[in-house]
Amino acid sequence: MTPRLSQDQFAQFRDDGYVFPVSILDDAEVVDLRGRIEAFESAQGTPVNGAQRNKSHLLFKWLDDLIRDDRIVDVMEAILGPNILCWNTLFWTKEAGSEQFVSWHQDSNYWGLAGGEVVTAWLALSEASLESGCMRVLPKTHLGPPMVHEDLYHANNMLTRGQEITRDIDEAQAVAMPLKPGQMSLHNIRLAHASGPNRSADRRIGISLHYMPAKAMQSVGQWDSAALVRGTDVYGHFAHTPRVERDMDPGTVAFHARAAEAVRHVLYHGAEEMTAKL
Ligand SMILES: O=C(O)CCC(=O)C(=O)O
Repeated sequence: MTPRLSQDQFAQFRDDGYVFPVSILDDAEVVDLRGRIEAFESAQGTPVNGAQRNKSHLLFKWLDDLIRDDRIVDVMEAILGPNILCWNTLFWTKEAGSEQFVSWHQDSNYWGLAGGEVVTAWLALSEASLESGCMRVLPKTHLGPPMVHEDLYHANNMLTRGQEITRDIDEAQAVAMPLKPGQMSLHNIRLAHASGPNRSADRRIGISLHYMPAKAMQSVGQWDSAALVRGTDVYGHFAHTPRVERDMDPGTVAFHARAAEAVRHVLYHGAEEMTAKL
């Protein structure tokens, strides 16, 4: 097997907290997956939204397959070891010309996960360029202390409570992570990242897949779930999400409702209000 990341790229991920681009899907696969998403959206009359954005691998068989795809999980195994859980999957769609943005933040402040590294794979299903609002990162912030966030609840902020690092952001140090459709970036749960509005004529569609070793724990929620995507789980800290046989299967839709609600409570832990963003 040819490793998708070189030794230098693994070292960059370790030292800087991010790496990109990593080619995963070919053009035909991207067309197929985007087509599936957009057919679903046409049928329901709205973009994937609210709770559908979260734990979405319990709604769509193609996404439950994707989180287990060897091309992604092999990379995760090299970083996280042999026993791997996928905690969450999250849609990040910015419509063409949309003012939606993501403020500077560190995910580690909000996900309640402890006891093991967590790595986000952010997979582009359309062009993620500076124009369309690709992610930007602040290298090495994953190595420092947690940064101070404030909940600002800006309407166009895609984050649940509009959480924002309001101090010590040096924009001059920011690195943009443009991706072609089918490519992914990786970032560490503690890395500060953000993204701007979509000034392009196409939707910017991305899905983030969050991986961690089986020993990781949920320190905020009472009950949480994750998919066992490789190896074994001797810890049992997370309920394993069932395999999805077909899109919107009533059994896994019911599991999704519980699982998405549990994550929602984790993400809004300590917040003054809960919005409809997730
Ligand atoms: O999609 C974006 O622009 C931001 C995504 C993000 O914050 C994340 O994947 O952690």
